[in-house]
Amino acid sequence: MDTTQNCDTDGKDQASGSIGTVMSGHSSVKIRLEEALLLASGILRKMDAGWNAEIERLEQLQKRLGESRFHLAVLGQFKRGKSTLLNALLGEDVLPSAVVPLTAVPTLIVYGETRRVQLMFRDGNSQSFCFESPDKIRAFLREKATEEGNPVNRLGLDSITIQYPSPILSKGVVLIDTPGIGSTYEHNTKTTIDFLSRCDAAVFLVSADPPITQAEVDFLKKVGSVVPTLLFVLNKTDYLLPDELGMALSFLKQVLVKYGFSGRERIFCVSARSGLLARQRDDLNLWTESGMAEFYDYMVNFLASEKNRALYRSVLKRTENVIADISLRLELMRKALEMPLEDIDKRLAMLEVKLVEAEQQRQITGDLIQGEHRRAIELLEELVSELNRKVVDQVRGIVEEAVDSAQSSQEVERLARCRLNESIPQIFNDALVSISGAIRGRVESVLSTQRETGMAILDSVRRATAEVFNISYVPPEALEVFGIKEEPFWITDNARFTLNPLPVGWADRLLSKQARIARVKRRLTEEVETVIARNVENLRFAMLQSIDSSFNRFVLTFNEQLDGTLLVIRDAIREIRSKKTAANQVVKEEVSRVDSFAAEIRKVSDLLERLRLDYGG
Ligand SMILES: Nc1nc2c(ncn2[C@@H]2O[C@H](COP(=O)(O)OP(=O)(O)O)[C@@H](O)[C@H]2O)c(=O)[nH]1
Ligand SMILES: [Mg+2]
Repeated sequence: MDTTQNCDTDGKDQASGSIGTVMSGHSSVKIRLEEALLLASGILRKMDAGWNAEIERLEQLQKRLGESRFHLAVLGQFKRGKSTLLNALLGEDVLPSAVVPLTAVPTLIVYGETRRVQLMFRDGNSQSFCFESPDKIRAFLREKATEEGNPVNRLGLDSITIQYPSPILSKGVVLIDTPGIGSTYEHNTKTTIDFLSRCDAAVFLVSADPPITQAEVDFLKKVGSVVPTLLFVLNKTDYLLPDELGMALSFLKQVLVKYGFSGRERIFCVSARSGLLARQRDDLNLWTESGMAEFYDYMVNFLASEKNRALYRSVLKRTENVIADISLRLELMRKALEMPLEDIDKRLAMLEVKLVEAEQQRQITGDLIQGEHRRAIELLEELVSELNRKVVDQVRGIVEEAVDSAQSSQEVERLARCRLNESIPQIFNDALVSISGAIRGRVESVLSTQRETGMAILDSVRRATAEVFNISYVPPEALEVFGIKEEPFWITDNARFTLNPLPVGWADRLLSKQARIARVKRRLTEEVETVIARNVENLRFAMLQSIDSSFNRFVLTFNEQLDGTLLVIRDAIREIRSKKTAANQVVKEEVSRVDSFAAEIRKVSDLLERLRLDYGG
């Protein structure tokens, strides 16, 4: 609870708890889903303790909905540039770049119209303060949240929340500065790891000065399995010459592979400091050059927006599944309540055989899918290396042509750049269409087959239950096949393909015409190959992510659906057995109780049905 309101402005009362969540067009879907979930868990709570598992499933979904903001944590050792990176994302110098470590508590930065800092204490109290400018926030944080101002956390802080009116936050992104790794207290590492499991993505920040340390590697090993998306940022690239950057990158990749990462992790090279400067000066070129533009776009325009759309759809579908399971269980109970005990036992034994069979089939299907997943990645690697060869040949041809048709080295350069700038986006667009087409074809055909198998397994369980207990058969919800995305986020941005015009060096002027042309040709070829390599890697990475997510999500939804159904059937069985041993009168009461619950649950189904119609499934 807020105990104090301190404003350094004019003492105007600031409405508390006004953390602005920016509502998107999907917000009403979210609210209606929330209502349906609350209604359903309310009904189950009125039943009895036997429904805890279902209540928990509904609560999980509620929690997922509540988390529709995108939590991005920044991790890294002291001095790697975490605060500077966050400031660059925010566009202003908000967080202190401390001379001494910041107090080891997480700092959350969320959207708010006013600049406000809320200190949360371990005893549950909190204090909030409003500020006029980033400078004042910085000074305040220095005072409250550094080892200098708050040694060994004497103030007993638990976390800090900063509200800030920054565009990146208004898109629903929550930025989190975490206690540095290898910081003074061992328990901080654990706190950070627990915290990370609730984040959508984490950025692991390293720099080349010094190279990644043992403490960071140890931390990484723990983090890798906890966060859904782990990205790497190599900061302070402004210190490095191009070949030093290459070396730093390959060293980092080696370390990653050595410690069990796939080597497919995305690594962004940035200069956070130049990025911050660019934002302060509104310098778009510097922003792009600093590498921050690419990083920002990837985080905000791709990961975060993709997340909400997918989230609502998946929560709706999963809620429908839970409700269908609950209805099945109620119907099963209703039927069995009227059967003699011996009869029930005989039927239960028959059903159990089916359930065990379904488990075995699940195992076989899982193995098959894993194999197909691997083969889809192999196909991608083949296509990508073929593409690389083809594009390199194509652009070499363009440079040759310019050399043949131009008179002077300047003209070669001008002509070649002009043609390259025209043709590279086209080449990559075509490549994307053809590669994503091939991959989509493969993944979707494999998953469609697996969907048939998966549906057959789910169906066999439901059918057996319906037959054995003579209840109505409800076919399972269709398993979703998550397709390969058509358009990786970067492809429409032509700026990324553009080659910068180079000034003619003094050295060039002293050379013979032929030597000058040869030199221009060499330089162009090198430059263009870097551009190609970057785009090929972008394409490859986007496709890989898409393949991984299609397979993983398929397996996840299948398992969830089967587990849910198996769980309700087994729970129903247990409950029926115990109820049947009770007296006849109790059975009668039980029948009418079950009937009334079933009627209430049908109302939730109707709500969801309407929601699905409005939302377009
Ligand atoms: N040259 C250079 N220095 C940087 C960059 N990013 C951060 N720094 C400097 O590195 C030091 C530590 O940065 P800070 O953001 O406080 O690191 P943190 O401890 O990880 O939060 C500061 O002096 C920053 O100015 C960068 O991209 N390039
Ligand atoms: Mg810092």
